[in-house]
Amino acid sequence: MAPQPIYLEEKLKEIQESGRLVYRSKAMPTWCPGCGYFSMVDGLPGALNDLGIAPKDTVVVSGIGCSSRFPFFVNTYGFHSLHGRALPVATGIKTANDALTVIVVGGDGDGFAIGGGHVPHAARRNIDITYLLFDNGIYGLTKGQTSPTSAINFHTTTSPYDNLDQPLNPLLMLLTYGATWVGQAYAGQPQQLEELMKEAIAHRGFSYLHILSPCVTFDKTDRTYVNLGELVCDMPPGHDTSNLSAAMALAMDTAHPALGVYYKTERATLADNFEEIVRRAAGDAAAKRATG
Ligand SMILES: Cc1ncc(C[n+]2csc(CCOP(=O)(O)OP(=O)(O)O)c2C)c(N)n1
Ligand code: SF4
Ligand SMILES: [Mg+2]
Repeated sequence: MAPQPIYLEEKLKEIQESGRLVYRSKAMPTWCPGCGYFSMVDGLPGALNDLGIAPKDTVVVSGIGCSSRFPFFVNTYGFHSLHGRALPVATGIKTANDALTVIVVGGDGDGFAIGGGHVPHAARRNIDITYLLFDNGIYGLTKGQTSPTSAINFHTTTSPYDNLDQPLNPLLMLLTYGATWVGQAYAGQPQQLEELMKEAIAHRGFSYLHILSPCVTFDKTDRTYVNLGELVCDMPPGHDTSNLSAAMALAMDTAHPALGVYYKTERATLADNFEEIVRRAAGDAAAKRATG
């Protein structure tokens, strides 16, 4: 039987009836009240439950950061690894056992500062894992420093004269790196977030979901619920998710962050390519034997 955490009575009933409790651990999230990350505590269990993926077949991998605490709060296998190293760990897990559903969760600092070198390779090799990147544009865990996705003029302890560095554009980067599924969600719209998580996990290949999320404690001016709520918008009607150029054009419009699926395509995964290498090596060995 799944562990039974303590929740408010009605909330517990609602979670139990939805089947999501099976995926929840006894540990209660330690995030600040109101943090955007609470959206994943309901969202991911909901997505896994709807997809019928059992906790025993799921591994949630993270690095270090407030967002990276997530494996503690789910009743799946988990790996709270090193800062910036979630993707290599996840690659190893998936390569060792392709039957597992491997989900990486992390923040903008973890993924695009110290861990930035791993992202292109996970994407281009099309490793069949899902990357849920919670972007609050700040280092939350270490008490609010500028990150690679912080806005220009953002004021933090490490940018006391305001940030003048151009922020990265993760959606554009992932499209360029060759991710085969790219989408964007907002923590303030949890139902859509859950639907997009579901689609990202169901995708065969490297799926990247960029999730805009407020750090309510250390960002009172930029990525707040009020500001994000005004900015985010729907996908333009008729957006063709097979059109990479259209997806890139959308990703470049950072003033109007569209929520939904930007791009999806099918391509051989890393595991497919390993099989192909084994086939080629076997053929090579057979040819050598035949020629003595
Ligand atoms: C090798 C190493 N360098 C630096 C740190 C300090 N550190 C911990 S979390 C973090 C950044 C967290 O920011 P982010 O990944 O955006 O996650 P958030 O807390 O915002 O969810 C840093 C710099 C560390 N733990 N290990
Ligand atoms: S410090 Fe920011 S990101 Fe971390 S839990 Fe608190 S609100 Fe969330
Ligand atoms: Mg962050």
